[in-house]
Order: sequence, then structure tokens, then C-alpha cells
Amino acid sequence: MNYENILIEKEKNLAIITINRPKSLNALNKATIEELNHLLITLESDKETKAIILTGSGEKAFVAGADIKEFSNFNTSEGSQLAAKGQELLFDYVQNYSKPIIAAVNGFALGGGLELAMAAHFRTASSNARMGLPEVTLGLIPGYGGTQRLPQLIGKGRAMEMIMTAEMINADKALDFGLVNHVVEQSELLTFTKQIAQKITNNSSTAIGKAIKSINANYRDGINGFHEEIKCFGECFDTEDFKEGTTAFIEKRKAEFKGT
Ligand code: CO8
Repeated sequence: MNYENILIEKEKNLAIITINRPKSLNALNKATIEELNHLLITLESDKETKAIILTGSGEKAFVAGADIKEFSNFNTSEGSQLAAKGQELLFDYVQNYSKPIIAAVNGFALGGGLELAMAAHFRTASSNARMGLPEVTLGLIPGYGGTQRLPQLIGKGRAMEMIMTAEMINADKALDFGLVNHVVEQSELLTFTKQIAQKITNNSSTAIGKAIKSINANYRDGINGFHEEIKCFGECFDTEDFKEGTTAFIEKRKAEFKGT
């Protein structure tokens, strides 16, 4: 597939994906969602790639939302289909991805943009970042998982207020709310995020995949997260990484994980 809306860069075991529609503040149109889906599928089976950073091009925006110009004429059925397809191809896929995905929020993360950042496993932000779910100003509600993930991350009352007022919060407030884990100057954001990602890639990728699955289980209907944790925990004992990790501990040396 030829990517027209995203850029990919690889550095050691990291893949950095940049959403690249700066003229539209990186708004997510259908084509961008499809490209991201395609690239993520490719990277999931790429043995070299151990972690992914997702960011936006330019200094102004991570992603300023779904592309309003694309759906402004839609009816109920078209709107629902767009939301369902987007959730399946991108937002749920990112949340349940077997390798860590970190969103480096480098500016506006609004509507679908904040929803994408929230689907990622965790978030870092630049000090100029502004986040919000302004859909009600368009006569909409969040359609890419925002009504579910925002209360999960910051609590129901704060999410209600953010969604109902449509107001943006700045990076410091997002940090205070637990919506992002770290805030740094914009010029340092990628380097800082890569440092965290590199720490992660030193650990067992099989164990990390299972930890993601287990943590996410609590957020899925009909799944008992504690049972899922026990299952995933037990499965770790069958992996080479587990043998290597425990052996290295006992032998007082650094583990060399193979991700198997
Ligand atoms: N969609 C399409 N184009 C956009 C978007 C967007 N979300 N955001 C910005 N742009 C475009 C502008 O139209 C403008 O283009 P042009 O130069 O051709 O007029 C260009 O980007 C630059 O934007 P501004 O001139 O507006 O820049 P400002 O610095 O003045 O303002 C803002 C920056 C505050 C970020 C402003 O652009 C803005 O408010 N953008 C819209 C934010 C928004 O409402 N986002 C939510 C969209 S709805 C959504 O995400 C729903 C998700 C669920 C969908 C489920 C499927 C239907």
C-alpha cells in the first residue's frame, strides 16, 4: 500500500508513525484510518518492531479530530457505519494491539484525535498540547470510543464535564487528571517518548503482550479481568522469555529476551 497520509520511521526496535495531513491539522479521514490499519497490521508481524510511537506532523496538532468535511453530509446510517468501521480498523485495534503503542501528543488532540490517543496504551504530551472532546459543538457525541475511554481514564464526573462543556484542557491539567503520563517541552517530546519506549523494549515482549491483554480485559463487556489475568499469567510460564528472565535473575545477570 502507498501511504499518502502517514509517515513511518524505524529506529532500532521502535517504529514512529506520524499522521501527516498538516493542512487539516492531521484530521482523520477514512483514507488515513485505512492506512494506519494497514501499517499496524504489517508492524504487528514484523519481528524487529517491539514498540510504536504515534504522533502528528507539524508543531500545532496531534490530530484535530475526525475529518469534519468528510462526514458533514452523512445520515444516521452512514454516520454509524463510519464510527463502527473506524472503531474496528483503528481504535479497538490500537487498544488491543499486542505491542505497546504510545501516543506522543504534540499539540491539539481533539475529538477523534483525543480518542486515538486514549486508545493507545499510554500518552506523553508536549506542554503546548490541548485536549478535548468538542463533538457536542457539532451536534454529535464522540463516536470513536470517547464516551467509554475518557471516563475510564479520568473518572466519570470529569469526563461528563469535558464532554458536556466541550472545553479543551491544557497539558498540565491532563497530567493532573491522569490523561497523560508525562508533559515535556515540544522539542523534547519525541526523544523523551523514545526513551520510555526503549526501556519497554528491553523487557519481554511476550510478557508485555499478555500484560496488555490482561489489563484490557477489565474494560471489555462480559470478561472477568481477574480471570483473564490468571490465564495470561499462567501462559507466561510456557515462554522462553520467562525461563530467560528467571534464570538471569538467579544467575545475577541481565536478561537477553528473544520475545518467544
Ligand atoms: N476536520 C477537518 N478539517 C479540520 C479539522 C477537522 N477536525 N480541524 C481543523 N481542520 C482544518 C480547518 O478547516 C482549516 O482548514 P482550511 O485552512 O482549509 O480552512 C485547517 O485545518 C486549520 O484549522 P484552523 O484554521 O481552524 O486553525 P485554528 O488554529 O484557527 O484552530 C482548532 C485550531 C481549534 C483545532 C480548530 O481547527 C478546530 O476547532 N478544529 C475542529 C476541532 C473539532 O471539532 N474536532 C472534532 C471533530 S468531530 C470528531 O472528531 C468526531 C469523532 C467521532 C467520529 C465518528 C465517525 C463519524
